[in-house]
Amino acid sequence: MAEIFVCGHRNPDMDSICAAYSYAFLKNKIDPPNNTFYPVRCGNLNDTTKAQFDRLGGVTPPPFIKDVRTKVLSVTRNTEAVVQVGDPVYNLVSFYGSSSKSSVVPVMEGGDQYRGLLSVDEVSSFVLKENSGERPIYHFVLDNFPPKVLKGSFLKRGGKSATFDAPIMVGGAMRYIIFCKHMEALEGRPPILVVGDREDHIRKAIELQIPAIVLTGIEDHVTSNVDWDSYQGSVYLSALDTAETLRLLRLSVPVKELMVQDPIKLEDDCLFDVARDILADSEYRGLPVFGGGKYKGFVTRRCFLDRPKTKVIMVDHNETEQGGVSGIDEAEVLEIIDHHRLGAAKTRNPIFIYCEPLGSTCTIIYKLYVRHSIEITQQMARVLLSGIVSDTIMLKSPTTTFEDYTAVQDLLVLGDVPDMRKFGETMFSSGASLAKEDPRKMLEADFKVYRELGVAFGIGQCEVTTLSDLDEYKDTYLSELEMLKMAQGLDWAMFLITDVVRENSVLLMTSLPITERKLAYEKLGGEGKYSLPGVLSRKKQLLPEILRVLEE
Ligand SMILES: [Mn+2]
Repeated sequence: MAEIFVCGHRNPDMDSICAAYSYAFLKNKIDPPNNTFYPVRCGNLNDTTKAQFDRLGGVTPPPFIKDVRTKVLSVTRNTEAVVQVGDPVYNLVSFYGSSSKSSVVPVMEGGDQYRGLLSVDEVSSFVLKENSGERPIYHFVLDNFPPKVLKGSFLKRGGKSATFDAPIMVGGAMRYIIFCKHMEALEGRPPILVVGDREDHIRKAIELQIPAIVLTGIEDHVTSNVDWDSYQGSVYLSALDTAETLRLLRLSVPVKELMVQDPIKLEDDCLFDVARDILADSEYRGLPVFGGGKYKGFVTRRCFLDRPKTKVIMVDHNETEQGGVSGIDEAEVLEIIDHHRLGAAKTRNPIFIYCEPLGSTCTIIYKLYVRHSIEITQQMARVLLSGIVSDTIMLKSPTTTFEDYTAVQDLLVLGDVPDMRKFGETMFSSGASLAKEDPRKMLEADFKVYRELGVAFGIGQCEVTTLSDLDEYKDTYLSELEMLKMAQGLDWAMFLITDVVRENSVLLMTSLPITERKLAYEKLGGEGKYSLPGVLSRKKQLLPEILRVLEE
């Protein structure tokens, strides 16, 4: 099952957000059920869009994503096979002995609390440790003996602790007198005794009150006649011979004993490449992955053989370099639905592209709903309407086409909206007030950078419902525009303030004398301010004029 993001451009405007929302919904209806489409945005919602979604009620604007680069989560494994901290090492050895596809197994406590990862390496070092140097001390848990690890049953469970640390002593193979010497030598660390049904040896063990005795080769009952009541330890009857009993006894040790302190954890949003390097530089076969403090699974080296690509559908933009969500060049673009000039990057595979020079991407999406005969609910009609009314500035922008016009007529009916103008003015009026907001934030909210004819320039745009308060803020915005120009390394920066009610604009700009003089616009008193009557569209009206003066 594939997860596919539907994403508009950076500094998302109403059309971009509404297009992502409505197209993801449409794709979930028409695509085979094994794909899921998620509308997302790669920038902050502007005030108008936020207010409009609140007003529509019951529609959640697409959530924010930082980038679409591959994260470790997309290769994280989560296996059914886990062991619990108290489980015997026997379980772990069986796990690796079976046709396990994983070189690590997660260790849990109390069912699902992550405690660590164990790999064959830890089992090896356990075996190595017990075969080197001194007589090893094991941590025994009596409850781990039966029935899975060591076949048999308890003759008695002593009052002493059910868990203890002890070396292993084997009796019966040496002369009794030597046995006693060996037993007494271990006084400081009483052993667990593994012995056949031998009365003398058992009696000695009782005398020394060692923690446990394991009797081997017991078929039905014990014949030794000793005073079991005086013994406070536990007695286990093993049906197996001494060699097998010894082997399995060692495997009854809980896996907790093998665990190394595991200080490295990966966060689930860690980049694929970064996670791969951390693992490669570590001494571990696998590392756990956590998200929000919760265990999500683990990764091993094998997880990093292939890098899965994030799948993205681009709406309301098609250029990956400018305007795309961060990391789009690493992603796989599956479709492009747009109404801007074509500047799409090369793709590896053939993809679905639907671009038309209409006033709004939402108009194209409306046509796709019709083409696929998917019902447009009242709410969806209002979402699409918001995108079209916003991008075409209530159908007044010169970018408006006949198709935008007819789409709006249909959507007004479907959305049960009686008056397009009222719908639009309400929408635009909730835009931020330029006088009250942080100028930098407003300039950057919808700022597009162009590099044409050797000049790097940026044009921001903001829709307002009145220009009457222009004098209050124009000087602040002009000086902030100068700073933005420097910060972004541009030659020229402009800000188009569009009065959507009176259908005209004011352009603020930083100085670029050679070109500035050739502009067809009238100066509006003072430097850097121009009046642009009838101008509503950055794309279709302002940009061509800017390109014209640059060309001259
Ligand atoms: Mn658009």
